[in-house]
Amino acid sequence: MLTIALSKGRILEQTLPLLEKAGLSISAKELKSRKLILDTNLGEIKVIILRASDVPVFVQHGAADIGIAGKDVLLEHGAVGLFELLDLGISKCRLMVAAQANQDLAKGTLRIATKYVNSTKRYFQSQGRQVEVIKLSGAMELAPIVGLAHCIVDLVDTGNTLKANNLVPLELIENISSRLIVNSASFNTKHSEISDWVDRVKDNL
Ligand code: PRT
Ligand code: MG
Repeated sequence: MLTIALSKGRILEQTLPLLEKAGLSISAKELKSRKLILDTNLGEIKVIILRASDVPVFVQHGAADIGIAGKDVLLEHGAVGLFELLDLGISKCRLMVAAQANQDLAKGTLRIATKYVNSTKRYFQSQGRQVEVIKLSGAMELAPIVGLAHCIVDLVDTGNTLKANNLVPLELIENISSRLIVNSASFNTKHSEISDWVDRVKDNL
């Protein structure tokens, strides 16, 4: 028996076709139901659909053997107790520092609004820059406009969200895509089952 944890939302839309190509499908009826544990066409595989940031937590603790999550979420989580086996190349974006065009980020202690507190601290610490991080769960773009922060750290894809709020991308912290992860203990105890599966996904990317 294998349990796979998927991130709901935009990653899910791009993950389902990859799983289909690897021979795993979930019926529309099952996806539409309110069940938290979904059956698949393969009796030995169950799927759970979680909030993106909960995927590494379930996999870390072995509540799911395999997971699919954004690199942004994995960097923030720290990836303890899990291995990253595949870059799926989906849901690509960039984790960036952004601010208003006239903002000088060079002097003093920077106040940064983000949902990526750990990644932000790590990045600025590695550069020896003093920062104060304010944790938000959404609408980061608002922070510089209302004077809550000098800049933000957030995901950027087309750049339209930044542009709409008169912000400009300034520094690239990390290129992001979704990754297939496994619980490190499961990878030992269910090695052949898991690697058969991962190979099937990999061969169909
Ligand atoms: O809402 P909730 O907290 O439950 O979940 P979520 O918002 O984290 O889920 P969802 O469905 O938005 O998926 C998030 C995951 O998708 C992230 O963890 C990334 O790995 C991946 N991803 C890829 C993105 C983007 N691209 C992206 N552009 N997640 C979010 N965005 C947002 C970004 O935060 C900003 O608000 O889109 C906006 C920027 O997009 P552009 O195109 O305007 O630049
Ligand atoms: Mg979202």
